Amino acid sequence: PFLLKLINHPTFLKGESTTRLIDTTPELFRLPKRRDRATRLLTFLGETIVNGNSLVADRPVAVRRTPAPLPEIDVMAKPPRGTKDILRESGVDGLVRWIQDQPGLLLTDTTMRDAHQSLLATRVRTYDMLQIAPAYARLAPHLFSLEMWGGATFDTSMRFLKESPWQRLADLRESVPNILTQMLLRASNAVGYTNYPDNVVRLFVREAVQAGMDVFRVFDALNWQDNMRVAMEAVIEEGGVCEAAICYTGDLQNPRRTKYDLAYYVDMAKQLEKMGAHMLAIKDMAGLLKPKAAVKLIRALRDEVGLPIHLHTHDTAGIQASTLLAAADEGLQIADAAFAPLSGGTSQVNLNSLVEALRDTPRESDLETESLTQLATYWQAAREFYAPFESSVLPATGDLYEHEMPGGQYTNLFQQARALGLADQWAEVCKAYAEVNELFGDIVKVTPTSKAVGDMALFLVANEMSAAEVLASEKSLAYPGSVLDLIGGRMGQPPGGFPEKVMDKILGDQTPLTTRPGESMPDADIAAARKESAMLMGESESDRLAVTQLLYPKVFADFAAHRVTYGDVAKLPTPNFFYGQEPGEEIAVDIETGKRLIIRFLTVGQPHPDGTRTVFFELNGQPREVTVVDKS
Ligand code: 3PY
Ligand code: ZN
Repeated sequence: PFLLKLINHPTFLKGESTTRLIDTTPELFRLPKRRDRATRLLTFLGETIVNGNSLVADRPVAVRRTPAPLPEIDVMAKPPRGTKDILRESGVDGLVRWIQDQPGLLLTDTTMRDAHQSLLATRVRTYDMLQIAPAYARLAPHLFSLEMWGGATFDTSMRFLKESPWQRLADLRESVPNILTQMLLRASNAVGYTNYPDNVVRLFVREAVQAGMDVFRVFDALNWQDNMRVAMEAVIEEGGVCEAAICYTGDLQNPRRTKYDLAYYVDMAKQLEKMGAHMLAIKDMAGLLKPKAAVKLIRALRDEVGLPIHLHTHDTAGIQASTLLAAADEGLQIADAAFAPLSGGTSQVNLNSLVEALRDTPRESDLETESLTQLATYWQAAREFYAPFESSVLPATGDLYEHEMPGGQYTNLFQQARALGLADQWAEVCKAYAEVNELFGDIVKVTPTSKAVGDMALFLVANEMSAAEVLASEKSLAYPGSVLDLIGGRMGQPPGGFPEKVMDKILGDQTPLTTRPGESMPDADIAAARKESAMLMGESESDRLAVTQLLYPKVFADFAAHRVTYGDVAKLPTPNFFYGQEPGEEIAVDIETGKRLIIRFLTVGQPHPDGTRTVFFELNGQPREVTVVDKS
């Protein structure tokens, strides 16, 4: 087959010299893959049919198997002009001017990132995003951006869904060429849970821009500007749009909460402007910004800072639409919202109804009702695929303003509490969360600092301890690793530092870091990571694989092993990915443009003496079988 491949290669056919072929086309000289793509996918389906997918084991079953209905659109028609065209034609400065000139409130749709991160444990697959993507381009060209990457999605797409986050970005970019892409970047924590060396952060940003990312919302989980600089500079240098975020915490309306007052936020915004931010985000990750506080904040920021403002909030308390409307009245330029079926609760405000609330007002957007309804109809059906990941709705009471838990953490921490047998003590966990925040000096709580506060709260409730007892305790306790990281300064510094007494108690003899963690971290060895990651994936070397491995070594290695064994499972429809196929069911799988596999599952044979079973398929009309181990 090698010779055949060689003589059919375009370079060869054109009669050009082959002496340098090994240099120009190394892919021809790699060892052939052990198994072809079809066999690998059939193996995955066979194993899922026989053993199930561990991802959905012991979870509620999704009954929907039929595809979610797609709006009728002409996919051959060129999508109308959108914000990406403005960026392409006028550059970042032109885009910023354009934003400032818009009379209507612009909207970012978070459905493909924060909404499912907050409601469905970040499990929505690329497949379901790509189905609807061409319709976005044609039905909602007036969206400001699509938040569809970053935050927890980078990790979970590989860890759980066994798909490449990079492919998701590149494919969505291609399918929606006219709307800006947007991501959440945790500054020096990149898309992880701890600070990374500066060269890893820079490389990640460069690769993200090259893969199609436009707008980077950069935040630091302690609002420490020093720790945002490397990421912000990288975004600016690589030609991305730098949307620097202020994380909102506390309560501007409450005269007793003075640590995070208006001057604090305005000062931070000015700093971010000086550091080169193109836009400003107010990141209200816990949905704490009340309408009157929003008016105060937006008014002050509009007066004192020249940058467009983008407001992000979570509707955990159920009243955040009023905050967005109040902010819109103050001249807010952009708001985050999610399509109706994935909105509300710990997710974002309802995009469909927000647009209508502003209809026939000076802040009316150009988005059309019927087109938005069609997109929402799709998401309503698509959500049914994810029934295994639905969580019970936790009603937020007034205590939300006490514990200040981020929307993305709320349901997650409840699941963790349940796993520890503490579900019935949820109210105590929330209370402990608030106490831990006080103990740590009243800090910004968002990934990853929120995880440390949550881990500590669970630790206290599980050990029947109060936060005050931590300070009184004479014993040295085995605190969670995230807490040691936070108090040890490895996530950065909060305003005023951590309380001395807490550092003494929790760290014992360990000396805390008080400088920027990236300053003392040696650069990562990118050349070595390029080699190793390529070997693990069985692909040629690239910075993209290297940075993925540097960010998540173990997750990447597991993902690579899965890819080598089973191929690109992102190409499978969601019901088949979770549940395999039913006897007689036929599916079409596009493994690349123009290359379609028609897979019909026939039956499973009786167990063989060695514990394996044969699974019978028809592949493009031809009988095919795979042998899998029956784990039952
Ligand atoms: C993330 O960092 O993933 C968040 O969504 C924080 O709000
Ligand atoms: Zn959020």
